[in-house]
Amino acid sequence: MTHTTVEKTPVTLLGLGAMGSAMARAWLAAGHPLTVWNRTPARAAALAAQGARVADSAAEAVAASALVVVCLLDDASVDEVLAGADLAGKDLVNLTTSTPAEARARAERARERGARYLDGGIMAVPPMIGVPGAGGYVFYSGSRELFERHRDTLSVPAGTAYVGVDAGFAALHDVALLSAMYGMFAGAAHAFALIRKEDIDPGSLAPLLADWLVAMAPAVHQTAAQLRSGDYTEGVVSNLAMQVAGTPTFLHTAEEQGVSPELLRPYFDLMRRRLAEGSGAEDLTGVVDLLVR
Ligand code: FVH
Repeated sequence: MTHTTVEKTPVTLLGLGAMGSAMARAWLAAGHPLTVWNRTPARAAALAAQGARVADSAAEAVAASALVVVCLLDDASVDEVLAGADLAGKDLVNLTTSTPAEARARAERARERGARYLDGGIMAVPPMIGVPGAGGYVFYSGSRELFERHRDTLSVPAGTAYVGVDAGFAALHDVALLSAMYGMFAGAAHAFALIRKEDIDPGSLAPLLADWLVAMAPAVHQTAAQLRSGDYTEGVVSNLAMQVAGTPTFLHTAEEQGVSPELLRPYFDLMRRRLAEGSGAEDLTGVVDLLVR
């Protein structure tokens, strides 16, 4: 019987905040040689005890591995940290949240400095990192070849989803999903505000709310189909005219309950504008076109 040892790809990780530290622990647990650097060195101590090599500078950390992963606060901090590093020949993977334009500019600057580049948008919170089945994943975009080369290593902290060669697409998918999430949180905040002064336990509303949001979520597939076909009346169940007719009830209920309509009203205003364009038989999909400038 023969035994073969598969060498794990060495990783350099810049940034040991909540997310960076979780990723570092996952790579160490999976047996990857890991070099870390953080602006505040104390945050590296626990990882050093678990086997990470701690570099004295970002430049030293970058020099240690061909694969360099960056997970810092924002785009400006990435600029600062990479300023003094030699990126020539490196495979740079930036998981810092950024805008699509920032990601594209970062890819271009990496190319100018001789590095290959992959951008990432993390769809997970730190407790989901390194936990198979937790549902966390990372959008990647940029060099497909680079993604394929490091797919196994990048799959250690969380799942992976490659969304295109345009370096800005990971950030765009990330921000699109998170924007929808904030819309959902806004709706939930309004719902809780409505019952706030009543003898209703928020804990009894929560499961009803969660189940209702889950039941309504598949509506996005119909929205996508209508955007594709251009026919916003396709498969309509509750048309815009009917829904706009119902909006005063929501606004009056908010008033009766002493709740500001400031989260709800902007969406209702868009629905009314679309109705005024003669789109009463449509779904809510026309709102998308009103938003695009
Ligand atoms: N944590 C989360 O729930 C979300 C989940 C989705 C993805 N985000 C993004 O991940 C990036 C890192 O987030 P994080 O949770 O690790 O953030 P912090 O715990 O606040 O750590 C920030 C790290 O960045 C370092 N840092 C900040 N500014 C600078 C700078 N000017 N120069 C060098 N390093 C800097 C900071 O260092 P220190 O404060 O420990 O010295 C931390 O290492 C982020 O893009 C999220 O949007 C997380």
